[in-house]
Amino acid sequence: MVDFTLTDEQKDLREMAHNFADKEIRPVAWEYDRDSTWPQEIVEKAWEVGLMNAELPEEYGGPELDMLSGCLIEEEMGWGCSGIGTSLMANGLAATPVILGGSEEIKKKYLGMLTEEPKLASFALTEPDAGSDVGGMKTRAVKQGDKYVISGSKCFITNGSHADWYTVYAKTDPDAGHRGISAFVVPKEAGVVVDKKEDKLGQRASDTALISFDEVEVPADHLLGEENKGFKLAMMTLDRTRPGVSAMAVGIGRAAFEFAADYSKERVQFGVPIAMHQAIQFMIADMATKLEAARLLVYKSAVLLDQGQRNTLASSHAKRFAADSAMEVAVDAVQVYGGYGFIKEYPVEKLMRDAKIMQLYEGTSQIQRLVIAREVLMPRRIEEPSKVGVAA
Ligand code: COS
Repeated sequence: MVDFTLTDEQKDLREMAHNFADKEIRPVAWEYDRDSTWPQEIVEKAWEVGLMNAELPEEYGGPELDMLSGCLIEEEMGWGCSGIGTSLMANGLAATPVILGGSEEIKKKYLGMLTEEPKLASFALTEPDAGSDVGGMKTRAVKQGDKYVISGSKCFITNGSHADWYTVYAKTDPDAGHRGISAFVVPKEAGVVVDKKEDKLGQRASDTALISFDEVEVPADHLLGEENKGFKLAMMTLDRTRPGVSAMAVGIGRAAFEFAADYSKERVQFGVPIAMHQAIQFMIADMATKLEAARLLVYKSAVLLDQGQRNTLASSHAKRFAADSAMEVAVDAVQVYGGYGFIKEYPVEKLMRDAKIMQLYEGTSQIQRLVIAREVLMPRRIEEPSKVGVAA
């Protein structure tokens, strides 16, 4: 049976998230974008009202929300400001490999840290010379007795300057390609250095940093899952987080769509509001259809996970389509505004800049197409979670 009805709890949660986005995020979003302001006080408020760490299990102090509920929150955060939203949601990306592969002690310590206080964690996979090609990473982790010694650098790390701990991927067998990567929890105080905060085109309120590790030591029990199975842990993580970022893309598109639809009813040309012109109506109609379709793909990719099913294909469909749609809708919103759309005094140019990153982070639109093509052309059996040393 296919049922598109949200539960009362999900509707309440969505309303709460929407009100938060409307009252706490929207009023400062354009100013924070302009100045690239880190939204510390919004992080604290969102943490306080329970909008962060949605996926963390109850036993470590989290709300353990289903994936669909998490996506409802992410869409509203994207609607409010996806830069601030990304800052609020990035803990999920760092925490997922810990949920999947951490020992009981590690989960208690590091997941507990996020639920006891408004602290942050970052996911550190990408490197200056290894973006889409994860297997090409150079960061090394060398086992020495009961510890690992990590050296290398990671770039484009969301919340990298503010995180208390990081999920770090490093080569434990440098000659084994993707089969030589392992994942670790690395606390900031172990010696993680923040080298640079990036100055970005969009999502300017989010922090994106270059970080490095110079012989940083972590105890051996900070390994997540089995040694040399980190690549799979990263892929399993992205399967679980892509529905959420896709929902954030829907939120950006929805914001752009609403601004454009409202403006088209006010702006008069040739004696009538431009919404009366078919040229504009067709753009508005296409924007609405793209958002509706993107949201359905997001929901499907989340619900499959909630049902305990593999969602690799569904989450790449959702990410590819929601990201590309957000970009197209935002570009069209600028078009509906005409010349005013290009002016910073009007709201939509920010959304166009913000939407661009959705086609780049958590796997570019091209990588999603690659995954989709592989899944539909040569479907393969993926190893059981227990075989990579992680929870199902
Ligand atoms: N879940 C579990 N295992 C998976 C998996 C998944 N979703 N996808 C792939 N695997 C496994 C494969 O089964 C394969 O296993 P074996 O080693 O047993 O053969 C292994 O992982 C390697 O898979 P594949 O051959 O597909 O690896 P590639 O090197 O070709 O890389 C892509 C695949 C490009 C899809 C991957 O590197 C990727 O997702 N890159 C983008 C990374 C990204 O999103 N970066 C953004 C940073 S996070 S903000």
